[in-house]
Amino acid sequence: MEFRIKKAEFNTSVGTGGKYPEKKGAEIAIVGKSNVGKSSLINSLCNMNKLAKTSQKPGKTRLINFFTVNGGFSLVDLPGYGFAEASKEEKLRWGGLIESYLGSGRVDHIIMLLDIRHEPTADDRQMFKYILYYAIPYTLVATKADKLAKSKRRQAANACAKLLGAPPYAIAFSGETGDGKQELLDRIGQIVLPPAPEEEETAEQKSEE
Ligand SMILES: Nc1nc2c(ncn2[C@@H]2O[C@H](COP(=O)(O)OP(=O)(O)O)[C@@H](O)[C@H]2O)c(=O)[nH]1
Ligand SMILES: [Mg+2]
Repeated sequence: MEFRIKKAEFNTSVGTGGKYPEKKGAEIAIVGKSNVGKSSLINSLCNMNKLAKTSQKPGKTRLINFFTVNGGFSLVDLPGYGFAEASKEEKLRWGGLIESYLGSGRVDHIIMLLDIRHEPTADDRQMFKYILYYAIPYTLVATKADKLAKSKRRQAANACAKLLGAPPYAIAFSGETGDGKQELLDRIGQIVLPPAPEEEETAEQKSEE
């Protein structure tokens, strides 16, 4: 069955030194450089235009925003990194905020976004190093797939992953066309849904024999 998001609501925002909300279900963090399409991706997955604030001006999200989805798990919109116009102090503050969250032990999965048209930046590589260092399971997504011809999307997405130093696969995604949306939803379903009851029964029956 295809996984669907039926309900999504804003939970809370957390800044430097703030307290994270009580952890309920699985927590999936969305990371990526400023303007790559993190908030748009959340809105697209949730079928809501204005759940997460999007902006043409990079560097707008300065807080960690928690969204509760299907009443059970969380999608977490992180501040973007690599925002050139930010002051040094701001960069340090946001970096600290992101790192302490990723190192908190709360994060069950990271969805890392890369722009399908560009090579990963030094900041992207640094982020990927953190993901490997903290050993958090991850999924790579190449955003703005609609900016490339259909025939080029899959290969360009995979090239992004390869250039990052990851196994060469990324989901080609577009909030505009819906490319990759169901694939990413199904991936999220695998993360948040308990295993099917039939499988558990079979395992039990086997152990009884
Ligand atoms: N063409 C296209 N533009 C997108 C897509 N996703 C985001 N954008 C645009 O990119 C800009 C930044 O998006 P936003 O979601 O705010 O990025 P964030 O800073 O990573 O949260 C906005 O102008 C969006 O409309 C996409 O899939 N296709
Ligand atoms: Mg955003």
